[in-house]
Amino acid sequence: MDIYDSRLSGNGWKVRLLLSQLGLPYRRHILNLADGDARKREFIQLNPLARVPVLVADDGFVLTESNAILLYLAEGSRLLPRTAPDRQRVTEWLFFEQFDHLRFMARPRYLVSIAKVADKHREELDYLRGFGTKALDAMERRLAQSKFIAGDVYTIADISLFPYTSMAEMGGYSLAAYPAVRVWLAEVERQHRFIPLISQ
Ligand SMILES: N[C@@H](CCC(=O)N[C@@H](CS)C(=O)NCC(=O)O)C(=O)O
Repeated sequence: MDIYDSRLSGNGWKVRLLLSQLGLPYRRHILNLADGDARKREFIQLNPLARVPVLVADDGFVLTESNAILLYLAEGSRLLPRTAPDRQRVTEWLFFEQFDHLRFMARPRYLVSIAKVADKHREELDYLRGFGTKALDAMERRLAQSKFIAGDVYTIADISLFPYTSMAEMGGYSLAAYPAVRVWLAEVERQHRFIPLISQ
């Protein structure tokens, strides 16, 4: 299969982390988002929203949205429970990641540490961090009760939430007040075939 992502994409990292842990081979295509690669016509045909990651399966099936890709790839594996209520608990946190977490972690990281334009975006950063702090609070409460985000076993919900939580401090968050989140981050890094963001 083919995976389109960018060098620093946390969303792409989710997909590559899962592929590594499932031991599945793939071809990686690294887009340079700053150069506008995602807006080129060939790529827009794969994803009209001009965003990575995109998966193209061997039979030509195209899938966008990191969590949809995680669900597709993990089907039938130990990383996605087959039955209720465990499966629903995983999907609950995947939706949380998209609505309550991703943007509030990813955008501050971009503004502060990648584009380095924090000074010009003070108001936006305050706004984003208000929501991001609520997301971290919710994760802390959950992880104080269970080893992994969806329960006692490691699943794609952990893979989905790991990248941008682990990079939260790049966006100006402090994880000092989140001990259970820090223990969980270390636990995810100990999982078999874990890969860092930049792994090749
Ligand atoms: N909801 C999408 C978000 C994907 C997304 O925001 N991707 C970013 C990179 S992490 C992107 O491609 N941005 C396009 C750009 O910056 O031009 C997902 O989970 O896959």
